[in-house]
Amino acid sequence: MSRTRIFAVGQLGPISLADSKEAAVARLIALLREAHGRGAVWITFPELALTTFFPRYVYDDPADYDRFFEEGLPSPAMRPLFEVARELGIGFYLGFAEKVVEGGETHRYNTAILVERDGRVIGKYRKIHLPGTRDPIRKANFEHLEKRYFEVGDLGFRSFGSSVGRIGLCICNDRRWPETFRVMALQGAEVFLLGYNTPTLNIHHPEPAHLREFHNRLSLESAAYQNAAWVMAAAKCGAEDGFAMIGGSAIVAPTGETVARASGEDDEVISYACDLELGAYIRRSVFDFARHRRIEHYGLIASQTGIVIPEDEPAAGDAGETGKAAE
Ligand code: CDV
Repeated sequence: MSRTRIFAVGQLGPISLADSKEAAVARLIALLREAHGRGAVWITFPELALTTFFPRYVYDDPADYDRFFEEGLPSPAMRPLFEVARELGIGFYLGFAEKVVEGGETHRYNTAILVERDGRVIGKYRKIHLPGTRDPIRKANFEHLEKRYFEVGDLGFRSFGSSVGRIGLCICNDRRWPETFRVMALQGAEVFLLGYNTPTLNIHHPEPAHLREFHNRLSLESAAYQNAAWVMAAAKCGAEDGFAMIGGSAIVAPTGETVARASGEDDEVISYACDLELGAYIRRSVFDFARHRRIEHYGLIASQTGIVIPEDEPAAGDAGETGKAAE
């Protein structure tokens, strides 16, 4: 028996530094209305969807960058989006910069929320894999300073029950780390939602632009396939004040196939009628975790971050010295 519902992804074109949050929210509402017109029950918006991708810029004083952050849920800027979504009965994922005072201390996170079709916030995630640096590296004419502006998220990778299925959420760079999705899948996530801002240029070393697109797609498709889940991925893309970011917003089926893909680098809705039973079937067969996973052999994944060569093995190069290749 199928469990089909229409999911949408709302890709955003560039948001300039000079654009207001009100203008960004008006664009999100237009995307949401279009998704609703297509019969969608949920829409995924990008990471940091209310402002330009400000971590490319260097600011020292919180007074200069606090304007990018939201306080309260919904924050004043988000309120119109919440209202229209509730009126239309459509749920959404929204990425934004969060400022919160907890235990008398101010914290800032790169955050995403899940808002149920009746307007309740049913899930929150604070980005864990923060790419880039704390201090400028001045290798390019832009930076990637997420570690400067955000703390590592403290909420873990979670999946949340919703009226449309069990949803796991993460943000941008998290999609490159398979652990992200497995932890959510182990909590029953049937659909993964994520937003991203991916510069066309790799700040660390020159890389053909097509590889940026390829790695995005590879990450999304492998996450879907290896966890038998649907993936909704929303880009903020195009050139923001001259800084280009990839598009390629996509919906991927639990088979690993991309079934819908944005065609341009501007505001665009894609949607697909997703049968959640397809993933459930795969999780009862090929990827029945309970029957096939071998956790007694996975310990290193959760106990070690970097690479450590086991002491009982010859170091690389030893084989060469003896003239024998290690196989
Ligand atoms: N916003 C991001 O997390 N962007 C990273 C870039 C810097 C590689 C990404 O993984 O797409």
